[in-house]
Amino acid sequence: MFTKPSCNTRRSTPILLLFFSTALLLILISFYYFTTIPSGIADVWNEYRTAKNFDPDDPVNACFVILVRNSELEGIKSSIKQMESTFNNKYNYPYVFLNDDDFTEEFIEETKKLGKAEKFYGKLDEQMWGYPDFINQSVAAEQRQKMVETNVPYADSESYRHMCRFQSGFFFRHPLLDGYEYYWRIEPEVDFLCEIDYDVFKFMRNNGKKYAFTLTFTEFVATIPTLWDTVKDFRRDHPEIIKRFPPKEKSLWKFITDDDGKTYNTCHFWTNFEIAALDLWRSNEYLQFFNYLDQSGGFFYERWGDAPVHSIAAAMMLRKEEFHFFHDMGYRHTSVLHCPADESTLKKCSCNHDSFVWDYNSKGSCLRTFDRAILN
Ligand SMILES: Nc1nc2c(ncn2[C@@H]2O[C@H](COP(=O)(O)OP(=O)(O)OP(=O)(O)O)[C@@H](O)[C@H]2O)c(=O)[nH]1
Ligand SMILES: [Mg+2]
Repeated sequence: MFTKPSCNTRRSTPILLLFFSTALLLILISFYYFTTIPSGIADVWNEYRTAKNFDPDDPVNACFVILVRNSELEGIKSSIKQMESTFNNKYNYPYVFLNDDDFTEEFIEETKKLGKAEKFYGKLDEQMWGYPDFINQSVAAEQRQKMVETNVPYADSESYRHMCRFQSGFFFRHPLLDGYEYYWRIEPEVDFLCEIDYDVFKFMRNNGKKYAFTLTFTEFVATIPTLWDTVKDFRRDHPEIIKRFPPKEKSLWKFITDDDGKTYNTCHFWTNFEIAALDLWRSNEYLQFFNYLDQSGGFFYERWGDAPVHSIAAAMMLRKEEFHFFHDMGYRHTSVLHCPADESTLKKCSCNHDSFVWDYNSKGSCLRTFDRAILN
């Protein structure tokens, strides 16, 4: 009997060919991807995610942290109203208010009215806001008077020094912050100028980011004459800690020094706006670093700011990929402004490019230093 040749076989040959060539192509692409993608963002994120075992949609334990005086009630109301209308009315992250004094009933009542988010109020103890035993207060007073001649802001202020020491070494240890993983620091009388339509804390967590900023600056040298020498001493005296930091080329080392550590270039992130992971500061490494700086007395005998202290520590301790510049967040503190450069982002902002310095980052050189440090 005549058997009809299987037309299926003939038709399936090109299909099979197509199938095998597509499979081969996919294998080649995966091989290329996994062998050539730089270890970095992907690895860090995967390691982080596996270690933390979270789903990208899981809620984040995060809060706003506000150190503030009762007398700054109007200023902080203004900042919070803007934070609510541009971001937090969609997410309701709680606010933690801290003060070296008791908050007044008026302060609590007035701030509680702002938005639906929960509010918590705490007082600092003497360990967090006071002179440690090892500080000679007469020497500190003399040093403050000497600094007045240099004309730097807050040269003779005692409370400013307590504030900088608190922000450097203690805020993250306040019991009201226990249980939070991320924070966003805000201050009175600042402006949040752009609509933020994504969850900033999920962005941080899901992308393995640990430290984020909007503005960079150089520091008044007169406030930190011996800071860098103290950092160098710490590095010399604690090789066992330095060993646990990423290698210099994977860290942001070049953001803080232009000559491989001989000097500090004074670049820092402006910490009045700061979004970061609390475990960075709670780590043993940071606590030992902070204690070492603290023991040297520079917070009181000089006027070390929390901005250079945080920035130097983060630049040494974190990998480049763990930093983030929130270029899309319009922000003003005093006369210093960051307004997004990108035209489509700018549509969601109430700032513009008309003013003389619409982005202070373009005036100061530290954002360029940041970019260079990230790339090299
Ligand atoms: N409770 C309390 N808060 C303070 C004190 N000094 C400063 N702060 C807060 O600490 C933060 C930083 O203080 P600022 O005086 O704004 O310091 P700064 O941002 O370096 O300086 P400015 O350019 O004047 O804003 C703000 O949120 C202040 O409200 C203080 O003595 N007590
Ligand atoms: Mg301020």
